[in-house]
Amino acid sequence: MSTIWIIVAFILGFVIVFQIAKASEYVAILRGEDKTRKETNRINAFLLLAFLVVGLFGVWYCNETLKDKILPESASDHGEKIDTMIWITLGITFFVFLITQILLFWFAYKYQEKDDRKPFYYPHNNKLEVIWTVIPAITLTILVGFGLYYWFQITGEAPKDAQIVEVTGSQFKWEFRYPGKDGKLGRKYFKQIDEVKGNPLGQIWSDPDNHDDIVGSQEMHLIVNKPVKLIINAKDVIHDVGLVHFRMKMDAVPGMPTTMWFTPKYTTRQMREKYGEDFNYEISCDQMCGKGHFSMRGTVVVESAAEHKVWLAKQTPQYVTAMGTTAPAAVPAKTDSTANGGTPVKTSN
Ligand SMILES: [Cu+2]
Repeated sequence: MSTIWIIVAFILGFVIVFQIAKASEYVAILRGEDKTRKETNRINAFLLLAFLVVGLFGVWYCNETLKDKILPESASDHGEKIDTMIWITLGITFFVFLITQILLFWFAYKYQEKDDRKPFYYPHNNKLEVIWTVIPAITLTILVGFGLYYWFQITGEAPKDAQIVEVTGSQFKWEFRYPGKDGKLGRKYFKQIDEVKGNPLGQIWSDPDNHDDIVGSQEMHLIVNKPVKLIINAKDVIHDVGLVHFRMKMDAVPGMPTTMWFTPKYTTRQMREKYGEDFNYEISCDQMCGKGHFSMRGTVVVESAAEHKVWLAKQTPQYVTAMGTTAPAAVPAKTDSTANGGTPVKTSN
């Protein structure tokens, strides 16, 4: 029913606009086209100027109203560089925006049709063309250059002492794996994935490196001031690790581990002291990945090394959970990837 009303309203609107256009055409003929055009031009010129003033006020007003709604300061070292880049880009584009908009609307007002003025025909100027092509080209090249430089840092080799966390996205949750005392993540193979048997990530139990690996869900624990390297995977479709407070973001692609590293600067507690008790570092999925995409929101806890140690000590290795035993090393693993006729895939780290 509502569809019919929408169509009726649409047709009515069209008829009204058509009638107004027709009526003003008749008025123009009656009053003399020349005079009407000049009058319309004057009104339009004034309206354009008014639009400039109202528009610029709107830009200022939006900034004033929304400025404390943007993200807090960057909580990672790489994030600071990203922020600097954003501010430089915003600065340059805002300057260009101001100049071009003011000139555009002011000229439309200033050079409106007048009886004592003749238009000046000025079709082409090579020098001008070169200037307004070369300056933006150089500026953009510099901006893109900095972007690439930081990108290679973020995705490049992490420091040797970096904490390692494996992040796996699936519809619709995040899972995290930490190497145990050995500092090494065990190998895994996707055919070993079996939630019921306590193997959500497909760890190969015959690999001893797996026996102390900790697996957790929806909450990632990081150490403050210690570089962390994320090894990112996905189980089903493409997800995207979004860490806005650290200004980090990386696609999670099935079958192709991606990496990035950064150093968290403040603990969750420090951020809560600054931004209120309900502050939480967030890990979101930044890639539309299905119906439950919105629910992939998880938490990142940044803590001191001592706190992290205490937390880690409380965790049970996934191997122990899966085997239902308390002595992981004593139980020789029966499951092997080759039993499934597959080739084990080594996790890059
Ligand atoms: Cu997702």
